[in-house]
Amino acid sequence: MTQPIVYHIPVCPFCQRLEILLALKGLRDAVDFRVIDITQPRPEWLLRKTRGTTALPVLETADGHVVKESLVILQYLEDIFPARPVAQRDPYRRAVENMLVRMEGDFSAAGYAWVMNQDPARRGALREATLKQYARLDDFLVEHSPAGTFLFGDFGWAEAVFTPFFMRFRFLEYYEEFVLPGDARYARVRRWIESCLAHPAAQQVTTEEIVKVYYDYAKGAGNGALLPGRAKSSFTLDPDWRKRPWPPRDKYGHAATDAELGLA
Ligand SMILES: N[C@@H](CCC(=O)N[C@@H](CS)C(=O)NCC(=O)O)C(=O)O
Repeated sequence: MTQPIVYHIPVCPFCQRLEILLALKGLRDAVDFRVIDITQPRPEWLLRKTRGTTALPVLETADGHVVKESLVILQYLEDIFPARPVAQRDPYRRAVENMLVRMEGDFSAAGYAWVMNQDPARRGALREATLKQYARLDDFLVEHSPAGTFLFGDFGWAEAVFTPFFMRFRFLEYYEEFVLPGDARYARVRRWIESCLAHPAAQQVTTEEIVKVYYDYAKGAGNGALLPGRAKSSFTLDPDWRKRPWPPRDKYGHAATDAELGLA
């Protein structure tokens, strides 16, 4: 084996982080990405490598060791491919970057809780909780990078961590009609998000793919789980998302069938 292998799910935000980091380094082909179908039980050979855990991405080093957790894998790739560093070198700047990275968990949890919600009465509260997370990010950026676009001069480590989630949150636009309000409270974070989403190193997935693949999340079923009455998850690799119609936007109404989703 001559290069590291990453076992991944192409639409997974944690996996996309790795692709973004490698794209920033100009090294996308230095890692062998192998696709795993999340709608099927994990193959035995993979479970042997992971000692039973199922979450992806998983990296296998060139000499056969296994590394788990996207942020740990990100640091490993940064360390083995040091020529074009993405992480900040200055200790204080790295600390600032890491403080921002630590805010990602609450941010994504709020958006995922909202997209998976099935009770229309909770929509307002979930919207408020999500907006609170945007406001926290705005406040952080105003403190540490008031005039800039990215946290520091260029798209970097924190951007590689967050951008996959900014992209996934297009499911909130589609299924929950969420638009970040135009007021000054969110101006700094909006500038950040728009620049992150437009960056050439972060174009591995599209809104169309996210909206189609995450339909089952919008109906309350995550991680390739099967909804009642359905034979296929919207996370399936076959048929390919490009061949399917756009799903119905009204997630609180009718539950689309496999046929309506182009999965039959
Ligand atoms: N903390 C993990 C989270 C990874 C994760 O949740 N991956 C999802 C796909 S987006 C997954 O593999 N879910 C299926 C499972 O956990 O079995 C990381 O950062 O790598």
